[in-house]
Parts: sequence; structure tokens; C-alpha cells
Amino acid sequence: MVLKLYGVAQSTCTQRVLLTLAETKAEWELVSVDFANREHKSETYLEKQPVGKVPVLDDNGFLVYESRAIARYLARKFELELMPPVTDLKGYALFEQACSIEQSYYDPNVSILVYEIIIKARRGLGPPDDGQVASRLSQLEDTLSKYDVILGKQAFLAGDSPTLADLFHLPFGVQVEQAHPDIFTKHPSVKRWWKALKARKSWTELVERPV
Ligand SMILES: N[C@@H](CCC(=O)N[C@@H](CS)C(=O)NCC(=O)O)C(=O)O
Repeated sequence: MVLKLYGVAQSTCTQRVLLTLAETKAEWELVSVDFANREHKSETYLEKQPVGKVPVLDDNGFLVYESRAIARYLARKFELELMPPVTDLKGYALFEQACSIEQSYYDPNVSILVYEIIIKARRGLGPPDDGQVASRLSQLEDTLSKYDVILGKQAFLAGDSPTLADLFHLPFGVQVEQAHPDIFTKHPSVKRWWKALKARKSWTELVERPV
């Protein structure tokens, strides 16, 4: 049966899963959730995703939500090399370590930056909070300077091969980059890593795909 992803094509969380799907040969369809009419808060939707957020994956009646959890599920199901097997104890630990730095030190900054710079303007929620933007940019730059140390020793965040942990950076990162084009170019190893991620076929296909 065709996998169904309930989500919104423009949402970064949905894109995290669409990117993982693009790495597979799976047949899937995106079932658009109508944000404007608050479908994600409807009783029917909350039965699938009790927190009222996108995305949710429906794999023949098996429901899983949280974009990173869905991505891991797909990586296992389709045996993607983007996630080491649990039997590779050390490789798996380094993968989880990389996922954790993305979620702890990168995502909190890029998600707020995208909200302040892009989403507020799109939804008519007023001007960005300049203090918040400056603070988050500075924290993001600090994180990327640490990434540069890691990426100076290995090609990707969990080792010399790309993993989901790297790909998880793309959806928010490209939006921040639109407003701050030099954000990923200040450090040589980060620059090389970011260029490689954006050139990945799954990402270029996703970006070019009509919504
Ligand atoms: N940690 C969740 C976050 C989900 C999330 O915040 N989704 C956003 C779109 S990126 C959403 O549904 N926003 C609508 C709302 O909060 O009402 C994930 O990664 O799936």
C-alpha cells in the first residue's frame, strides 16, 4: 500500500520527511492538511496526531508522528544507509550524538529565526523581534563554529558518510540562508558540508518538485 504522509509541503517538519522519502524508492502520497482552516486541530486529525501538528505518516494503518521519528522509521524500513544499524554500537552512538546536536543547538535557533524573519511576515504577525533575531543569530553562529571543528575532522556530523542527522539541517537552514546568505559560508568545513548537503539528489528533487 502507498505510504500516506499527512502534512503541508511548505512546512519544514513535513520537508524533513519528504526529503527522507525522496531517499527511498517507496510509493507515497502527500495528503495536504488544510492549515488555513485549522484541519490539524480537528477531532479527526487529532486522532492521528494528538498534539495537532504536522506531519504524520500512515503506513497501512500504522501511524507515526514527529518528523525525526518518521525519518528514522523510513530509514529502517527501506534500509537506507543514512542510519547505522543498531548492531554497529559505536556508529549508532555517533549517529544519535549527531542527531542530538542538531536538535539541541541548531534547531532551537533556526526555528525561531525562521519564525521571526519569515513566518511573521507571511502571516501578518508584525515585524521581527530584533533582539530575538540578534540573539538567535549569534547562538547559531556559535553552533556553526563548533560544527566547523567537528567537520574539520570528518566529512559529516556522524562520521565520513552522510546520515539523517545531516539531512535534518536542510529545511530550516535554507530558509535562514535566504535572509542571511553568508551564514553557512563563514567557516570552511561548514561551507563544504553545506554545499554537499544541498547538492544531494533527494534535496534537489524536493526543491524542484511542484507543490
Ligand atoms: N517536533 C515536531 C514539530 C511539529 C511542528 O511543529 N509542526 C509544525 C509545522 S513545521 C506545525 O504543525 N505547526 C502548526 C501548529 O503548531 O499549529 C516534528 O518534528 O514533527
